[in-house]
Amino acid sequence: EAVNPQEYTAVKMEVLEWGPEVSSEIKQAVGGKKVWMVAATLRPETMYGQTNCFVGPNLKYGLFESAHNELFLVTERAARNMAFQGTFEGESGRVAKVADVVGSELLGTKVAPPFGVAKEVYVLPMEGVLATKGTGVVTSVPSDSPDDYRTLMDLRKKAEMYKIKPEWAAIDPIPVLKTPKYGDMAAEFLCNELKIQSQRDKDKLAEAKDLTYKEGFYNGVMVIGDFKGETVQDAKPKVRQQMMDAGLATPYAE
Ligand code: A2H
Repeated sequence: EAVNPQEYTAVKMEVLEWGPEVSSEIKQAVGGKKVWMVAATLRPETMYGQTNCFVGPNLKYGLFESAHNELFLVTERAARNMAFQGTFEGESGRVAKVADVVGSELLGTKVAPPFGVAKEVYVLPMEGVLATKGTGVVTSVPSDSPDDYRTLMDLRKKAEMYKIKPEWAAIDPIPVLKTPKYGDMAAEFLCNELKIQSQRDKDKLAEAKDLTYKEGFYNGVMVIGDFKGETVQDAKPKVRQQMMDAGLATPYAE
C-alpha cells in the first residue's frame, strides 16, 4: 500500500454550530476562527449528495492551524501528512494544534457540505471509521456508499443507543448519478439485494462497495450539478477541480 499512494480529495465542511457536547475549553481555543471538518473522499463527483458527516466516536481529533484565521479538524496523523503536502500556510512540516477533541464530543455539530444539495448537515457516529486512513472524518453520501447508507439506517433505528437526536439523521439520500443496473440509489439497492443488516456486516458491505463503485465508474451518468448528463468518469475530475477552485477542497495523498 505504501508503494502506490492513494490520491484523495479532502473536502472542507465549515463548522456552522457546535453540538451540545463540545466543551467551553474547545470553544475558547477556537475563538473567532473558522473551523473546517475535512473529509477524505475518493468520490468527489458524489458530493452533491452529502447528508451527514461521520466521525469515529472513540477517535481522537485535533484542531490544527491551517491558515492565519482558520483551523482544520482532523486526526493528528492527517495533520502531519498535510503539513508536508503544502496544505497549511507556513513552514513545511509544521503542525500547530490548538485543542484536542474526541469524536463523541462532535455529535450534533452542524456543518456545511461543499456543493451539497443539503446546505447544513449534522455530525453522526460511524463505528468502522479507521484512525489509520484519511482524516478520520468521513462525509456521508448514502445514495452511493453502502457503508454510509447502512450506517444512516442503523442510526435511525437506534438513535437513543447511538446517543443522537433523530433530527440529526433526518435527511434522506439524494440521487447523484444513475446506472442501468442500480438506478439512482445504488447503495440502497445493493444493501437490499445483499440483505445487509448492519454497518458491522463487513464482508457484504465490501462486496456492495465494489459493485457500486464499478457500475458507477463505468456506466454512471450524472443526474445533478453542472455536469448533469455527463459520464461519472468525465465528471469526477471536473467536480474535484471546481471544489478546489472554490477553496472548498484540497488534494490529499497517503
Ligand atoms: B468515500 P479507501 Cl459515495 N475510515 O467517500 C473508513 N472509511 C473512510 C475513512 C476512514 N478513516 N476515510 C475515508 N473513508 C471512506 C464517498 C464515497 C466513498 C462514496 C462511495 C464509496 C466510497 C462518501 N463517503 O468509498 O480504503 C470514504 O468514503 C469506497 C471505498 O482509501 C472514502 O471515499 O479506498 C473511502 O472510504 C476511502 O477508502
